[in-house]
Amino acid sequence: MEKNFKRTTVTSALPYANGPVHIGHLAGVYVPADIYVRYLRLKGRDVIFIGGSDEHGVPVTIRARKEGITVQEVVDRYHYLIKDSFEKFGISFDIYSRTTSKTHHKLASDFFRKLYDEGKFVEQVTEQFYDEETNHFLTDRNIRGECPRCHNHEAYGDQCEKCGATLSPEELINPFNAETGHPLVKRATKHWYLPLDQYQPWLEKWILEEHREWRPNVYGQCKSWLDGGLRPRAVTRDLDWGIPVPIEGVEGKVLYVWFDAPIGYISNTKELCDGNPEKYGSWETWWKDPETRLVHFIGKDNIVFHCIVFPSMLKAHGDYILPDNVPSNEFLNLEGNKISTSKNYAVWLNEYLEELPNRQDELRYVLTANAPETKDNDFTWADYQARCNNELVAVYGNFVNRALQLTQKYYEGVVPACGELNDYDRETLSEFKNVKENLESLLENFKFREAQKEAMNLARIGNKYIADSEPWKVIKTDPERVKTIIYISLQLTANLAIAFEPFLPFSSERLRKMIDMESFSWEQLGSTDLLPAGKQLPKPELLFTKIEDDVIAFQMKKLEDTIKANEAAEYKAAPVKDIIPFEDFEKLDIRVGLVKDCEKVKKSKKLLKFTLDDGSGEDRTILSGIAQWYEPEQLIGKRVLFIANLAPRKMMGEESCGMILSAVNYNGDLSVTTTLDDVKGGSQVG
Ligand code: B3M
Ligand code: ZN
Repeated sequence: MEKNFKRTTVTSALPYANGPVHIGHLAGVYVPADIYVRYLRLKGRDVIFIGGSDEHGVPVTIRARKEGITVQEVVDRYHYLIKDSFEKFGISFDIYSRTTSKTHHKLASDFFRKLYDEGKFVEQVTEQFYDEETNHFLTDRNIRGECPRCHNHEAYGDQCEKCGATLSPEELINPFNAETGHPLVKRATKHWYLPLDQYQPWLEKWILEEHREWRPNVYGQCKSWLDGGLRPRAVTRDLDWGIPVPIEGVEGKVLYVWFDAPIGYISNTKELCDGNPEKYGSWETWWKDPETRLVHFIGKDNIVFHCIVFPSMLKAHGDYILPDNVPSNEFLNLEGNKISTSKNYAVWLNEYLEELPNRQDELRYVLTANAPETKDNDFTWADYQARCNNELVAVYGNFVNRALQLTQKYYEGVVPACGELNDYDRETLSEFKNVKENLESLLENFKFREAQKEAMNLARIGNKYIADSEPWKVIKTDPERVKTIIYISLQLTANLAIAFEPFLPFSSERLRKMIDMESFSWEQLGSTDLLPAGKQLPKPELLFTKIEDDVIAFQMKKLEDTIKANEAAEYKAAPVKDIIPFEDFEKLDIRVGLVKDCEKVKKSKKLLKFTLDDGSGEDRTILSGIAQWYEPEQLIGKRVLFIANLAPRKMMGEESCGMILSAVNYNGDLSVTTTLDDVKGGSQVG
């Protein structure tokens, strides 16, 4: 159902303040939301963009205990770090606040209390795991124990990471406190539940019938939740960090983080409007007027909370509007692996900003070009480099640079007057006039990836136009004609500054400075008189510069090092083999051999052929399956350990007399065991 809305409230998921933000956050939520909001603002629409940190929940408390600092210190540290990263990437929030704010505590508390007073919750007493040593109830993730299926002793209360089984804490054998190792007992505790089952019929109609236009991934996930049947969900927790449950006599309980966090969107709107009522008006207009359109930008793991739980809360409350759309992205992987905060496997925004200064638009561009809109996608540094160099530099930057440099060269930076148009000029102009309409329809439908392609297409049109028109040749034969070519190229340049503004705000601003374009609006897109003849343009600079190979190599090495460090941390030595008597050991004759020669064995990928000085005066040949890990030259001159009395074996037509000792690394690599330099070939080891 198409409705005419007067204004738009745009929210973006509130990231947990338990770590910095990474490219997955940016690609999944904040860049698309920012593109959308910038576009609406350029169109002159009424819009607010709400963000903030999610500072409650269990993860921040775990982090605090691990680091031996207070929870407040944890959330302070990450809130400001996250806020700063977003600002530096041009994510243009009207407000970025936090769920520990006073405004939020009061609003969330009042929200709960209204539902409680109106009997919208169901009270229920259940048995939960309790640690008598620390006097705490434990959340699923904080409970560990033996997996009932694979008997891994360190399975979590919600999942066994060894065999992948989904578990509930009740299923664990001998559950214990994950942090302290203390055994747990069961204890009764009372909680309040939102009876989602009662909202099921309404949700089915509202989503499945009235919001068929939602993205297929979002609609599909909602449908499968609804098909599975909704159950009541607890909205309180036994925890001491969060918003206290506002019921007399209740202590040591807080609102569940997923109950208070989405209310944070409302609280942050209130804080924004109360702080600047002249600009923003009343906060209630943004949340209660049916002519306001509410849009939530989120990642796919948040769909159920934004499409089912929060709308049911809003419906139960009764005063608020419901989301009109919930554009959710899928996940972004990194070099083929899952991004992971706990494994430190990510491109962190704060580190990117330091290592690749002033390259925010480059990352925004690549993340949108490769956005996980309909399926999980992969970020690779090779793709990043290719897109920056082949698209931003070679197409967009190159075109703009040619147009501006030629204006300097031929006209001392003054926009020339347009002469008569020929057919090719007209064709080019009509091609680029369609761009506005295409862009609008794509942006309105949250197709940011396609939309950015369309903007880039405008640059391609310009590049082709200037290459085909060859002003540098024509200047010698028909200087009047060149004025028209440059005039049209400059108008295209000005159009690019507008078209790219929502996507690449930093370079758009730089470009606008280069063409001295102060005010501009979306409606001007497609105009052919943005830069009037006679206008003096300042000296241009390069809009984009190449990403060199060493930059990419550095980033790749960083990721590889992280993978190696994780593998090393996870490595467990193999169990020791059965005990043997000393006499058995004595049977082995281990010696030192000096590698006189080493070469690849023909037709074998695995084998290296060693010629050893074993002290006997005659050369000894040993074949060893380590070709994958060594270049033969690396080993010549080295001293290695070998077993001298192993029965000879024939391999690939060669006789091997003994075995070179090597050690298996944690990731399966083999390293030859070498010895001190001052040992003679043939020396016995033992
Ligand atoms: N903090 C979960 C997340 O960062 C959660 C989002 C809250 S949005 C109201 O994925
Ligand atoms: Zn298991």
